[in-house]
Amino acid sequence: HSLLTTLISRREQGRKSFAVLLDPDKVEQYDFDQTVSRAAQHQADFFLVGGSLITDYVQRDMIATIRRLTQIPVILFPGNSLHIEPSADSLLLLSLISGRNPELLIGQHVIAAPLLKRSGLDIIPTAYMLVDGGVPTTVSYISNTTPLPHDKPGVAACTAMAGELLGLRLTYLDAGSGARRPVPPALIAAVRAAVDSPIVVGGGINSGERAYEALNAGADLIVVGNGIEQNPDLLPELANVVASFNSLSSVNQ
Ligand code: 1GP
Repeated sequence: HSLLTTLISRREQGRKSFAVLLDPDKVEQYDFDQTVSRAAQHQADFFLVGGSLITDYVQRDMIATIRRLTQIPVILFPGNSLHIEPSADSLLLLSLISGRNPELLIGQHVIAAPLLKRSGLDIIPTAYMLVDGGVPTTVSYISNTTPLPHDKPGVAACTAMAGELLGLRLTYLDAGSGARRPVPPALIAAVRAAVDSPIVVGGGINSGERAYEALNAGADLIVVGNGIEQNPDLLPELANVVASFNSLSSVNQ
């Protein structure tokens, strides 16, 4: 099953999912094996592996460790065309449509295309939208783009619609890793009303309450990175929040 098929069928059933972001550049800073095992214990649906800056060749080893410890699918979340690792399952082919940097709209994709074609990876064309998270994030600096204003849901909705009309299959709203303020529920709801594709939301989701708000506003999949590194209790909280949505969905079937 491709990631997209899985997300679409879960969406049709009203089911929600959560993913744990494993940043290759921080792998030295926490107990990687333990984080992976705990994520599996709390039934994380996916691992996202990637980030804006990767300063060492660790992705392959990270994925090998994940494979040894769990069966959770691994999705690459690349910062640029250097970040392709064929041993993953899927790759989010991000077009940064909130920005006006041609390199991240199409340039890196041209460089990566022949490698991607040969990689055997399940590739998901993704409308990637950065939303102002109240603090300068690495991704806004590295991408050299202005994020979408957090209080302009109408602009976000039109951007997401354009992405879908261009053929992008997944919409990813990201306040940036370590955002002070996550993507606002009103903005998620406006995008939810504007597109049919599954919606991923990440950045600054560091509590069960924020997870609930994002999912309740229409996110299908939430992505959590920093919060899990900083607060070991967050994983069971996320699992509970997602399970509460999913038990409602099975009651309603
Ligand atoms: C992935 O940027 C997120 O989209 C992860 O952000 O590290 O703040 O959870 P956090």
